[in-house]
Amino acid sequence: MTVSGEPGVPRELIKILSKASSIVVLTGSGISAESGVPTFREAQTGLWEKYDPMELATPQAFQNNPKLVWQWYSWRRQLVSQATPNPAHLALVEMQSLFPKFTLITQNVDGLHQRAGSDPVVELHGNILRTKCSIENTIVDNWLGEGHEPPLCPKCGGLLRPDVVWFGESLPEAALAEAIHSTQNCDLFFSIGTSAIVQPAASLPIQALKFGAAVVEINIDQTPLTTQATFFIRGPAGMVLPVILSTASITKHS
Ligand code: BV8
Repeated sequence: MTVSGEPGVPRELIKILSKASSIVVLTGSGISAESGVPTFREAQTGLWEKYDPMELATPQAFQNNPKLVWQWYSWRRQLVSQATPNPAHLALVEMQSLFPKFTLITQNVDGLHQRAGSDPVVELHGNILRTKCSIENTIVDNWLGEGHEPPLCPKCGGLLRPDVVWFGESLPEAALAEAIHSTQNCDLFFSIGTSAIVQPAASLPIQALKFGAAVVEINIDQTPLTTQATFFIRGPAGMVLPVILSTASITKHS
């Protein structure tokens, strides 16, 4: 593992970038931190401080107290709608144009990659800006009242809920299949701003290594992935990615 302290690009990585044709990027909530969206684990502030996100983001929590869970997501939707994509999100949009094959996989539910211009985005854990019927599992765009309780499905009367994957729920099949396929067929895999704990997303970089790719981890802290990563670049994604991008575009066009 090559560790670089400042957000410089290790020489070895520049060589791989110049030859790479298929890139996969996996992002976590750290990439949205510089947009002012608190990371998943630090998301709890103010009146939400006393709640553990791991407890709230579960079907049991919604079953036991739908009102509380609905209010938590309304608060997070508010936070997200006030945020704007940061240089890290924008660098990934640029990077997509530099490589023949580029897959962006995110664990985030904030939709900031799409707002930055990334398309397509593989959303492993859904999207907080989409709402679905908890009975029919169908997306619902409008409903009566957006108060402090989960609204009712206009079709079946069931409770509406955020279209996200809660702990204990399976990931969307197509998204997971696409993530696994691209991971097993890439030259270079970036793990950016994720604590590399939540499964099955956390196993993707390990899969990438198994299938012969080099893995670059970008994080302000070490994670359980760090010792296995080919490269660990310590620094905020909003600083490191533009540096990598400028290096990549130079090597691609030289
Ligand atoms: C499932 C949506 C089948 C909701 C989320 C083994 C295999 C499969 C499952 C499991 C398994 N072991 C355990 C499980 C169960 C569970 C799990 O993984 N538990 C963990 C705690 C061990 N997994 C599941 O339940 C998954 N379902 O596999 O179904 C199944 C079912 C039951 C039992 C077995 C199998 C579903 C997981 C999805 C949960 N939903 N989100 C919502 O958001 O409300 S996960 C949620 O937490 C986020 O989406 C995100 O994915 C995760 C938090 O992770 P991060 O994004 O990494 O954020 P975090 O705050 O942790 O870290 C931020 C990082 O950024 C830090 O490292 C920090 O240093 C860094 N950072 C900060 N600032 C910056 C930065 N880096 C760079 N620049 C910066 N500026």
